[in-house]
Amino acid sequence: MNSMYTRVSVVGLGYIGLPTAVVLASQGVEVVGVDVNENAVSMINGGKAHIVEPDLDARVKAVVSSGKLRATSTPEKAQAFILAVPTPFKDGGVPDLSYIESAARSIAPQLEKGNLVILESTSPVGTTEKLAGWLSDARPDLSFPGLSDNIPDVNICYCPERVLPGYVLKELVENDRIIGGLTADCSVRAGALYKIFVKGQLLMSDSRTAEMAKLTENAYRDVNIAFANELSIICDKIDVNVWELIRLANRHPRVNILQPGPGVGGHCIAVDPWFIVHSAPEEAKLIACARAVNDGKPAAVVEKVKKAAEKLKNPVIACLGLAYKADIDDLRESPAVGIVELLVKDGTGELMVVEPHVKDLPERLSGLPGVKHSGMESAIKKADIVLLLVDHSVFRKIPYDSLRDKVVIDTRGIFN
Ligand code: SAJ
Repeated sequence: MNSMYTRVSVVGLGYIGLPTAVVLASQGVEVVGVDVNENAVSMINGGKAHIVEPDLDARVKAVVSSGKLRATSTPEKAQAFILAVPTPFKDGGVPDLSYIESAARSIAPQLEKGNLVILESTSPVGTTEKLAGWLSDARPDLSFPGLSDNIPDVNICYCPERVLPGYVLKELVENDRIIGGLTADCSVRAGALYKIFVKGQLLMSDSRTAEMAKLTENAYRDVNIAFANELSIICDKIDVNVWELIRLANRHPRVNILQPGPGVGGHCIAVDPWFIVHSAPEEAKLIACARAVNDGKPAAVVEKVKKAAEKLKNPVIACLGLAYKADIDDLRESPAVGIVELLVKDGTGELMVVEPHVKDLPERLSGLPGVKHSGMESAIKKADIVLLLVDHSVFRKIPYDSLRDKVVIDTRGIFN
């Protein structure tokens, strides 16, 4: 390794922080991972990942055994600090920056002249400037970019992650990266750090543009999924097969419509557009509308199931899939879970829920009456209605014959 960074601290060892710590450590950097979750810290030090992501477990084991990655709940000195903590939103769509602020305050006592602090958490525009303010508050003995005329003692940069769950370790290395320094010098120093493990291009910008770029990427996807979801609702009304429609329209050389689904899940696309809406509520009309369309899709699916169920006596409904998207075990913010919950509340038949990627039903569903975690074949066999909620590969292999006498409600278009 030939870099100015030989010791880096990653603060927040979640879906982004832990894989980032692992890829840095794999390149020979000494990485100190910091997390407030003691259970995560002890699992990582035992050579195990506390989250599920392909290959992550084996990679954590390798870098912990080689001594390059160590986790702790108390920040230590390092040449660079990467903050990768959550930024949820509070009621009313207000972004909650308290995790960033407390991460900043926790590393402040360890900062030394020449250090670099990078924020990776998805953040509303202006957060990196606030971060400089919090650090400066805690360390009046050091100078920070934008806050004094001195050459900064500590450089600060915003570098959003853009990796796709399921492909995190690959995309962390291969994707291009936006580097948004508070000054041009901050960007150069952060670029030198990412160069250690990123094979994609490093795109130099400023912090506000980089913050907005992250939000824009996810809002762009949300708006495009909303277009597909709205089309699916229109097509149901006018009796057109939306899947065939999209297939055909996409043969136009400049049309590329995404796929409708049961709604938008996960912890990014359904959240990040609100940060834009919150910062410009009057102006962000299309972005807010897309959120409403996507958030309304689960209720539209429930209505469709209820209509089908009304025609049957005590129907058995096989609900296929709970994850927020295909071939993962992540149920967070999953529209499928919400749909099953709504069906239970409405007393719409007996529900046999199939989710081969998890051992148990989530707490939200496990205690509810009339819901059973079931095997795929027995659920399909017993079902009057088959409700496909996730396009897992195993569901794609369901023989058409086994569905012949059922009402099929396919929210992902895999049987079309
Ligand atoms: N979905 C559809 N139709 C589609 C595509 C997706 O209904 O055609 C649904 C999925 O089923 C899922 C949701 O949208 O419920 C989101 O899935 P996703 O695969 O689009 O994205 P995420 O949330 O897993 O990851 C996104 C990615 N952002 C973009 O593609 C712009 C990823 O690159 C980001 O790093 C990640 O958000 C993040 O952390 O922000």
